[in-house]
Amino acid sequence: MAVTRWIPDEAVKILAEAGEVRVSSADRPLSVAELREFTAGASAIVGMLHDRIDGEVADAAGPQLKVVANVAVGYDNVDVPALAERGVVVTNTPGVLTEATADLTFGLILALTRRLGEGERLIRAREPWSFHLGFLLGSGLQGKTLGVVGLGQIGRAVARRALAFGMRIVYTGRKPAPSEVESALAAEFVPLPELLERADVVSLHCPLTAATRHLIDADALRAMKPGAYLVNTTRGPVVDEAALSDALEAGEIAGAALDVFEREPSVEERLLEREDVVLTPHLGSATVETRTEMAVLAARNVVSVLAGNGPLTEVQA
Ligand code: 8YV
Repeated sequence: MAVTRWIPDEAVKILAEAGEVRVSSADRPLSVAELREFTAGASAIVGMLHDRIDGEVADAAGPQLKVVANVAVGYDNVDVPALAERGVVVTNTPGVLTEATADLTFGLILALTRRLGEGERLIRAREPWSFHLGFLLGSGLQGKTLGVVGLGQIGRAVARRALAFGMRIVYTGRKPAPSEVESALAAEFVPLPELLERADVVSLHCPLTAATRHLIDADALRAMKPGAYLVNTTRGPVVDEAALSDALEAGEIAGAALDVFEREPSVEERLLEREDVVLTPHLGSATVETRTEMAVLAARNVVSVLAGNGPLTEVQA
């Protein structure tokens, strides 16, 4: 079993009960060549978002490879059809990171609309400041509209938080959510153009696919209200970062918060300069509890597949 980067001990112990485990000691993503070399001969690969796991990696690993367990709910880094062709099962970690990711999303919404990053930077820069009634005014959430793009588990968890903050929910996706979900959230299904026109905060929770790459492009940004905010905690390439910088420069939207980036870990230079942008380094699921649960679920998937009992949370090709 080959684990491409550090995972919590709890998960290593589970894997070790099923056989020999090697964990990459490099404190960085493995290069394509290193990944192939490191996984050669493995029956299972435990990988994560920076590992591009495709048919060639599987071929280099060899015919004994049975399972690729991605420690993430997103699996755009894995070529699932190519692995299915080779009889390799792919698993992800849905469910266990829903609340942590929704918490981070709401933290970003608050940081953005209440200008917390700007305030923090100002104090740390030892700038003189004093309270006055017009100082660093943000935008309230009460009575505003949250537009959720992708009302899956994470989108729903964000919508629940938004309801508690007195927001209205509109959402879009490939199809409407079940009616009980809609009514619990008082959520209205609308096409994307209408969501962009109506939402005060647009929050992205769709997976990255060919259909969602650059879903938020120059036209989409132009369709948003000038006072609206964009939040991305899914995958960077869902947003065209250059178009986002242009839109912010042109005053087409009020601000953006990004936890994920188009060319991670690089960030569009112009965004780094802006006060109306909040940036965090892919922290959606970054709590001790959640990362442990994710790794443990990945390990359990591996053990279950290798024991012939099938995967627990399989990704369908
Ligand atoms: C992971 C994520 O931490 O689950 C996902 O899809 O983006 C994060 O929760 C990250 O992908 C590391 O593998």
